[in-house]
Amino acid sequence: MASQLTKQEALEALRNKDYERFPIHNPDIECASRERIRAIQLEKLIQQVKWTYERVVWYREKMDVAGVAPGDIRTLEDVRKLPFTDKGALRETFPYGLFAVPLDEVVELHASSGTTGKPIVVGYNRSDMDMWADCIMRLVQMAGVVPSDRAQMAFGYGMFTGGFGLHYGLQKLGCMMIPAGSGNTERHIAMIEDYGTTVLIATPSYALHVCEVGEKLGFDWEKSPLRVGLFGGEPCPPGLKAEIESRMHIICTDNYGLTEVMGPGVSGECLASRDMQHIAEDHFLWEVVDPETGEPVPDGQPGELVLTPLGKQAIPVLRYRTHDLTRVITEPCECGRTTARMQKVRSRSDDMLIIRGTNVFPSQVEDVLAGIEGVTPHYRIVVDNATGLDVMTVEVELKPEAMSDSFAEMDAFRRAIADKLKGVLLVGVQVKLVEPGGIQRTAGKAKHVDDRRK
Ligand code: DLL
Repeated sequence: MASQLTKQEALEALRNKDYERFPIHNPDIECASRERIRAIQLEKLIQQVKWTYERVVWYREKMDVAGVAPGDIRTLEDVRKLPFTDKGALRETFPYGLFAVPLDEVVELHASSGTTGKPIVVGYNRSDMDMWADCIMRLVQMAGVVPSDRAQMAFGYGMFTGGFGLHYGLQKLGCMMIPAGSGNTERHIAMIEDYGTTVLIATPSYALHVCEVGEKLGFDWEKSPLRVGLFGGEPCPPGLKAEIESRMHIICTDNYGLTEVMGPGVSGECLASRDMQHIAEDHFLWEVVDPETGEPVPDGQPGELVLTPLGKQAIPVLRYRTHDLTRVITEPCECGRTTARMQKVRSRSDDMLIIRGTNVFPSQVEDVLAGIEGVTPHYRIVVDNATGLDVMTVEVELKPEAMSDSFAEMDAFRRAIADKLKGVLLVGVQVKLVEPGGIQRTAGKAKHVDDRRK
């Protein structure tokens, strides 16, 4: 039985690709035929559109203007007849304008702050909370989490969906929840030791920080009970995950979601396809569109993910433009699941920087830095145009072993990094070397870009 797997056995099973030792939460759905999944989606989509149209004035007006009625939705492709929803819709209707149930029925509120204006507020009724927990139970089991695990939360327990969302699902599975919350890294490490924590839930950048602080304190990660890292909330480049896995001797998976459609739980990484995440397709209808035109891209091609939650009652958004760039494939996975898989999100259509006319994605910088010995995954991009010309500076944090007393050596290293970046970004950038620990760590999502031009 999987629940009896020790840390060593679980790592061994993973090395041997012995995925059967890790149970699938809901095989009836997660391993269903594509036809069955599509049939479930269609039935739920028809209901969802009707539910939304009848209960939310904002949607009724938008659909009337677009000339589409609930009865026009007869196939999954008909979803394209519906207008898109974006963040603006949730801001415009703040706080309760998109709610489809009486507020008395709402049992929880969450919000995402965003950079400008009012927050985005979302609500859940009891049925939504059950759906949410179901999604979380699936994704944590994709990482090999079992009811006997002890799960320590390093996400914040505030309006952010990450903390409570994962908490409820893990607890429903039967795990012992250790609600440590965000911050206080040394306390986290002490709690892992004292309480025998086996699962850590964190952003990947914070997990790396926990790892580093533990190493500094002389904590032996290999001997620690910790077995699984559940990451999410921000992009997790493959190099970063591999580094954490080897330094902390744990298995890590990366989970995706967003406040507007629910929070964490939209998709989760399984142990077999480590670069992709299975979408909870009976709960979310996905589309991938060209971010410029909004038109569907050919199957399997990259574009912007658009999501329609199916069966979500309190806030039933239709065709939400996530701005997250990915591609989706529907081939069955080695883990036994048949649900579609999305490539892990590395960038968003709105995080592209234009530097002197050249498009630059932070993920490109990440990839270059990941290929350079002696630098940590912590970095920062600062963009300025004080002189009228865009200047992009990449602050690169060095590992202790890359530090040298020789100015010439350090300067040569700096120039070599700048050359590598220029080769990929096709625009010249400044590089500033930062001493180990010099890039600020955060307990939440890492902020990699400081664009001072705005
Ligand atoms: O970050 C929900 C979440 C919490 C997911 C914890 C997983 C774990 P928001 O704060 O609304 O919600 O931010 C959503 O964060 O559109 C993506 O751009 C990004 N994002 C979230 N998870 C991932 C991930 C939560 N695993 C926005 N990989 C999304 C890449 C992610 N980007």
